[in-house]
Amino acid sequence: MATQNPKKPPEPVVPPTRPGNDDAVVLERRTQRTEPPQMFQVVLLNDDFTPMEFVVHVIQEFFSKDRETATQIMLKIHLEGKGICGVYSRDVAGTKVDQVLQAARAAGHPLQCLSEPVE
Ligand code: TYC
Repeated sequence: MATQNPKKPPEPVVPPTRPGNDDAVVLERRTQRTEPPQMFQVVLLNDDFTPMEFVVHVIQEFFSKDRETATQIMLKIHLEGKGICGVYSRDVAGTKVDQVLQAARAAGHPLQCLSEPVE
């Protein structure tokens, strides 16, 4: 009775190696530095016509301040000419400015609001 001879497995296909270590992997070590995003402060400007109560309401409503903090910020703007209501990413700051200006125009007040990059 003939026994079955197991077939010899085929030789593995190995790419030819050349001198010079071409198949070596070199990992470069780099320190990755990601700058934090630029932040923007939203500033209200003083004027002679917008009622104090309206400014306090705006600061409470759009900058999430309690009444006492909003009143302090309003008085600072009234006395010093301008004041920071909050610091946000570029997009959020732009939205806050739009919201304040829209509310002021709708109420017929000349209140001015702008955003500027934080130093
Ligand atoms: N100066 C205003 C007044 O006397 C009050 C005011 C405060 C207006 C802050 C604008 O951003 C402002 N009625």
